[in-house]
Amino acid sequence: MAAIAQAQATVTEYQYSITAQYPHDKTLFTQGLLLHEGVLYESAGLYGQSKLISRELASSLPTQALSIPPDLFAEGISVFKNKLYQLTWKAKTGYIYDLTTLQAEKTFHYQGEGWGLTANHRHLIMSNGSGTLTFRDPDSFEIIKTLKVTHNNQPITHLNELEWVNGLIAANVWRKSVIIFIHPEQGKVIGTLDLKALQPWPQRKNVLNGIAYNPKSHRIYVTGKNWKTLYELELTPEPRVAPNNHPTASPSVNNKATMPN
Ligand SMILES: [Ca+2]
Repeated sequence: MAAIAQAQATVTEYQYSITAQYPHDKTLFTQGLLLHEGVLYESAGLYGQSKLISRELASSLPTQALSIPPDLFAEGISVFKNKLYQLTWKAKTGYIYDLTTLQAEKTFHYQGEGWGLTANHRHLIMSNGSGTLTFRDPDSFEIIKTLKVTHNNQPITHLNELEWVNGLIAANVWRKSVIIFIHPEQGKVIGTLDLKALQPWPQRKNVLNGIAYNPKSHRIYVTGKNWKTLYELELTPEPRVAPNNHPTASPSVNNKATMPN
């Protein structure tokens, strides 16, 4: 039992190898990144410069590019059931797009700020600059549950871009060069990935931000605001919820009953 307790308390420091490097448009102030069926989607922020683009990984030119109205600051993006959801920072309004054409089809609304967005098979998961994530109904965008994130039992804040990675929530933390991996039911940080060595410039604005994941290859894609490179990484060990760290013996069944909130 002591060994199990110790294992549960351990935060894994993932190691990485760079398996590929792709171009990244360094005019983009990256706020959201995802890979869906081989297409890279990126949401870039700043007032008057916000964009939503789609592109092939190997191309520096977008397949589709949408300029966001200048009074909006674009933030996190996610795909749920073949629709692309995009947050904005302070407008309390998000947009739902057709994945292929990037035509806006609907809006949705929320309280507070919009920062990062991702999704599991049931919910959209959103950050707002605090240390608490909200799980949202994809149809109504209502809050289904909240998840307070802790690192070694200490509260954490400024959770930014998000990605659902192999049953965990990977998160950028604003102005940090480390990606954290969060247990989606306990809220505990169970792993960290130190990417300081990738950061090309010391300037504060060029922060690491943007995580995408290919669930087939298990590769992770990372970049930063105004970076010129997008990195494909293979992590060791592979991030996952360890069996003795999972609240149920059969996580795929009746997961509603396991939610603490
Ligand atoms: Ca992401």
